[in-house]
Amino acid sequence: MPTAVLGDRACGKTTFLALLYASQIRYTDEETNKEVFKFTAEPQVASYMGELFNQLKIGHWPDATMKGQTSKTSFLFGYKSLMKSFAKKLVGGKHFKNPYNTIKFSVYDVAGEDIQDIIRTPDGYLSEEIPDEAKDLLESRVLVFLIDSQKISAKVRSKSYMKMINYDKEMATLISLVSSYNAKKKDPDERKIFPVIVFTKFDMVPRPTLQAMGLDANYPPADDMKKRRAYAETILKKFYEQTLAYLKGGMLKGVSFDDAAYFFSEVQTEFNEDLGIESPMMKEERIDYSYTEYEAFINYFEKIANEMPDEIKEAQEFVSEF
Ligand SMILES: Nc1nc2c(ncn2[C@@H]2O[C@H](COP(=O)(O)OP(=O)(O)O)[C@@H](O)[C@H]2O)c(=O)[nH]1
Ligand SMILES: [Mg+2]
Repeated sequence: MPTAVLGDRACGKTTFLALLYASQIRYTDEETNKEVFKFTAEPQVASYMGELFNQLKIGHWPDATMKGQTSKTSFLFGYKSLMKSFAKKLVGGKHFKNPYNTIKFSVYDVAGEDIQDIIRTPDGYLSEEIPDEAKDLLESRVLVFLIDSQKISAKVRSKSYMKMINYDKEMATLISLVSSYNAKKKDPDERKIFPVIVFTKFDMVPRPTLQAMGLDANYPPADDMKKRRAYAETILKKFYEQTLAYLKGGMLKGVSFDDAAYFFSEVQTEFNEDLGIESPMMKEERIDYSYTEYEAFINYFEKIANEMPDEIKEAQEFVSEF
């Protein structure tokens, strides 16, 4: 099932990818997950993500200028399906090539200009045609929006406030675009979209900003999605209100956005004398980051992989585009 990871420039995409990759490795190694979860990537991507992983391992931020990043970074998650495993045993391997439900992630760098390019012709007119490059993105069933928490700001005329409200507008435009594009589909299942919102760099939100909203410095745990949703939506309502409204409004076009799932990514940092910057903090030879959030993220996709109609899943199975 196609999944798009979307984020503005410098919102922490590469770091998110590196942490997700590190978490996949750790998750795969845990006894209870060994048979249930697998991941893979094409060699170019494996090599790129491997390099990001190694940089984290020595306590460095992933290098933004690193060579070898494919224009589209894609990788696959697979979750063992009890139903498919059973069917495979029953009817043999022919119809069920592999007993895994898969999620195919593609990462898109989307700044405001890119969204404007999709909806406008080069002369600036509103365009009727969707460019082919954008179709892939619009075909995604899961949309993972990365929100840079560093930009969350209550200072109305500050630079980060302007960037934040602009990103809100761009995300809302993108959601509207996804709704319009998918509204044309006949099968209601294909009009179902799962939004996921990840707050990146959450360690950088000033505590007084949270306090002013009546929020605790610690977000509620992932197993209490209800409380967590209330917590996250308090932030969105204040700072990303257009995005939240468009997620809820998709149903007017017959496109149902599932209730968004929310995750928080944070890396503890310390001052690095050699580099003269705040670098990731190490703890027991690993960088200190919100692993349980990434674990919950991986678990959440198991639920989505099982919910999607089979045609969509099968079409995506171990197909790569490089
Ligand atoms: N404190 C903190 N800083 C972060 C975190 N994630 C990213 N950063 C900082 O943001 C910079 C840009 O992140 P990067 O992942 O390269 O952003 P990208 O341009 O969207 O790929 C990094 O070099 C770090 O300095 C985080 O979780 N906590
Ligand atoms: Mg990057």
